[in-house]
Amino acid sequence: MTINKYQGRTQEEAIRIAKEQLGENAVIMNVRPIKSKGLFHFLKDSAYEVTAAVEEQQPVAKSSGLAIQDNINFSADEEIKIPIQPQETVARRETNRQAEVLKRESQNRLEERIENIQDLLEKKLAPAETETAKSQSKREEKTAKMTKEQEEGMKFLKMIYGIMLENEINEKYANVILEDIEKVVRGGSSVDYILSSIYQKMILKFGQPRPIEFGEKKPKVVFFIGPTGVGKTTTIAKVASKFKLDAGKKVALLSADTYRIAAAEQLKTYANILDTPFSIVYAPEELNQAIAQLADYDLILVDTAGFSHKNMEQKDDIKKLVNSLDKKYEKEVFLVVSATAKYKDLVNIADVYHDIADYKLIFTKLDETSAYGNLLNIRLYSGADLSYTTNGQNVPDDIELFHTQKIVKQLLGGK
Ligand SMILES: Nc1nc2c(ncn2[C@@H]2O[C@H](COP(=O)(O)OP(=O)(O)OP(=O)(O)O)[C@@H](O)[C@H]2O)c(=O)[nH]1
Ligand SMILES: [Mg+2]
Repeated sequence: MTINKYQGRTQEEAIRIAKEQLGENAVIMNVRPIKSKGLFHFLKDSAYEVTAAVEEQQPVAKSSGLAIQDNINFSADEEIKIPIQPQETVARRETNRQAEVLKRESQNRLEERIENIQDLLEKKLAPAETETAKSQSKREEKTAKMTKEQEEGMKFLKMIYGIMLENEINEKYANVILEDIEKVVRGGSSVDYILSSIYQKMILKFGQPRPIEFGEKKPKVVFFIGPTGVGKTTTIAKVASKFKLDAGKKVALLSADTYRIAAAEQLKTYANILDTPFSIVYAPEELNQAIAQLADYDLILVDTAGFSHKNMEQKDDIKKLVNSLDKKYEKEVFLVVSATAKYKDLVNIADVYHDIADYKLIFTKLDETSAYGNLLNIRLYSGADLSYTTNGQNVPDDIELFHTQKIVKQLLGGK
């Protein structure tokens, strides 16, 4: 992994410079305003600093072909989880209570650490050589016995592992994240160093989120596909509003959802409120004609009927629709899934919808769960780029670009 800091007058400029230096795949770890010090601080140009990183080229796992190395294998309840037993003795209950207090204390400290992750990253960047040298010399000591630092590091790693599992990160992906970190621990690095290494690794695994992007050609046609009731239509209304009102784009809406009575009506209502053109596409053959009417629009959002991933007939209909778009139009497909869904179902959904098209992921209903593990699981399982998350029913406010740093902090036990 290469990690570095870059400065610019604006956030955008700092990110641009980082990407120039590290390439398009650079992932932004953190952005912070710089408070210039000294008498002539107002003469200084740079006002933002980004920490950016790239991972050595690794094939991203597509669907089932993920190679998992299980070189760390704690079990979830080791050290961290305290099983509740119905017939506890007083002494045992007391031990458990103490363990619970300890666990809470270390989690509180962890929350504090995560709050200050920027400082940890800074520290990690600055004395990088000394840490490595230190690790090296530690390893060279070759003492069979674990040092106190190593023991503490191991305990900390187990706690983080437990938190990751509590947040429903699948065990194999938790192992993927932690697989190299064990080396850091064995090298006797500090807990702060371990935490910032895990944080960095997770950010890199999530990758840079990719929103709707505009190319040379107009209009851009964006399909929203996904299971029933996940929030496709509501998300379209949010996206339409953001692009029309905030970005000043010319937006039009199409509904290809003719399965459910009133489904098209729902989108039409939003189109009326937003004052955007709206029409219904009853069959794939009508799609290009409908789009031809909207040739001078920037963005056409196409709503589709939600279907169960087990319903192959409906899947074929959507596939036909998505593939019927004339090649002269730029196309993007977003798979909308709920963050509350079960891992096993999401894995099947990721597979079935891959057969329709390559997609980017939108996770909805983040407000309805506190375990975000599936966001990482499905990102790693599908290899698809992340785009937006939604966190409520309010149109247009409850949507944002995938906020990687925030999600990673939560997955690691932050608030
Ligand atoms: N809590 C919460 N509810 C949401 C969110 N997004 C959508 N919803 C709600 O989920 C329900 C279904 O939303 P729709 O937009 O109709 O879902 P859909 O995917 O279009 O459904 P079908 O067209 O039937 O497949 C509605 O009650 C929405 O208000 C979200 O981020 N959080
Ligand atoms: Mg709908």
